[in-house]
Amino acid sequence: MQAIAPEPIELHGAEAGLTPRRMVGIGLVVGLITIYGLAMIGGTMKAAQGNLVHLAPQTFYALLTLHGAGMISVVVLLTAVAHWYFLRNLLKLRVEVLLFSVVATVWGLLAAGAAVLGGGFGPGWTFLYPLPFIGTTWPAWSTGLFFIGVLFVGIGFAIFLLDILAGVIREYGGILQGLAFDTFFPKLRRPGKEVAPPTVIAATMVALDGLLTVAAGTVLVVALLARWASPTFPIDPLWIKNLTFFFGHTIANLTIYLSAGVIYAVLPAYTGRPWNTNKIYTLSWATSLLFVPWAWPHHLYMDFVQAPWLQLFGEASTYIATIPSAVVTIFGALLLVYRSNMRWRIGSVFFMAGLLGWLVGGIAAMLDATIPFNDVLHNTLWVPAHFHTYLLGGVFLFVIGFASYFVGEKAPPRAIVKVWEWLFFIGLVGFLLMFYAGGIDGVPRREATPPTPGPQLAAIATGFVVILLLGMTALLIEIWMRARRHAITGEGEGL
Ligand code: HEM
Ligand SMILES: [Cu+2]
Repeated sequence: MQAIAPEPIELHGAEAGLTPRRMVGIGLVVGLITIYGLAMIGGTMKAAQGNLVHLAPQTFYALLTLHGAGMISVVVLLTAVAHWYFLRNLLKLRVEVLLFSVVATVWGLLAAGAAVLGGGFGPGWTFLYPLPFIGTTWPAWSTGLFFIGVLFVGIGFAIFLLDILAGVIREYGGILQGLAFDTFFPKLRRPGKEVAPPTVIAATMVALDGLLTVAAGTVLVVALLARWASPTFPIDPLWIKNLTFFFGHTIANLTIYLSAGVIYAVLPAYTGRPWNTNKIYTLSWATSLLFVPWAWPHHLYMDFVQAPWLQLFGEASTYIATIPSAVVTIFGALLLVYRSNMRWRIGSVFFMAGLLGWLVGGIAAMLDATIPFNDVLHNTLWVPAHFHTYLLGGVFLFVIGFASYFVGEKAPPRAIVKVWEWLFFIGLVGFLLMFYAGGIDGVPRREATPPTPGPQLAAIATGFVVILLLGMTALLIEIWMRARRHAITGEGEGL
């Protein structure tokens, strides 16, 4: 006899359990809620620098650490999840592996969050040795817990990257094919297989450089944990500073390359044109693969003990790593959009605006990585100016764009959405301009109480942050409501 109780009605997604869509949806919700909280913390820091609210200095530095480490981890998570969404069919990836990766990352975030909020750990997100250990205002347990958290974030990312690398080798026959070297050497190509699309090239590059980065990060954190457990553990300051920035620079940088993989997959949906691989892509991405791991020395120009050849090599590598893949992606996107009857939705608006943020932030970054400029810009607000331009004004826009694409946007958005977009972008640009103004004026970064004109600029910036957060809140609610509606109508994804 069949049970008489009615079958529960599945409204969307016929398969039960953890479908890829559901997993990506969970990743998006977890990540975006976290970003939301961290953005509020960012606004609070600005308000404190502008003397609009009071924060004890220890609290400011703890929040700064949480905001920085949390944001970097969560944009890695979000861009990885978004990229995975397009790679899953191409590379036959399994949803359970992504679940493991997300769970490890979330555990790491929770541990680091507890270390900061519970213990007050606050040496800045790069936790540069010996700051975590000397003259601390926080208990030793919070130092250890924070590093364990970082380790978990690294494990989560490594699981994701290994899975991708295995998928590339399985589906395309090897790493060279994943990088599309068969455009030069057709013999390499598997019979019956197409050349790897740009999104797979990006994935292969990120997997290789990402694993190198996680390996370095693991050595770094294990050394710091050893020093934490035994204060006599010897650590060479120059060695660990190089390792710290190898890890910190590269992990933040890779979120852009993950985003490029998403752009290659999403923009064709809005323009109705394919984005194909050619020899120029192969060469550009191979160049980035080789040179991204060599850009970190631009963080050590002030260290006179660093070998001079490394300084120059770091400067050259910064250009060589950045320019080719940025140019082919931005140029390729413009060609794709030009006269294409692009459908303007939240997704496409945010993707195109994000490319602009990538370009402007990239140029500002290269300026700072140029030795004569670095002499005056080093550790001023120019630094958060440039990286907020391409992380907040680039990578985060791609994430919002992807979220909007993911929940489906066949119909044009309601008219009011334009207002939310304007609020968001006006707030964003104003906030960034105040950072740049501070940098040009030589206001130091990472100051709870910066010298003039720091507080004045921060007070104005706080106003822009409020506008930005208003726009962002409305847009996220809009996307959420659309997700609910489409879950009922069964409509979803893309256009
Ligand atoms: C509304 C959004 C945001 C606001 C209001 C905000 C605000 C701030 C402020 C005030 C600082 C301190 C700058 C200083 O004086 O040195 C900061 C630092 C930082 N922010 Fe943001 N931010 C936002 C979004 C983001 C995003 C999306 C990311 C990355 C994806 C990010 C990553 C960082 C990092 C890495 C630091 C440096 C932390 C450190 O120095 O240790 N922020 N942010
Ligand atoms: Cu860097």
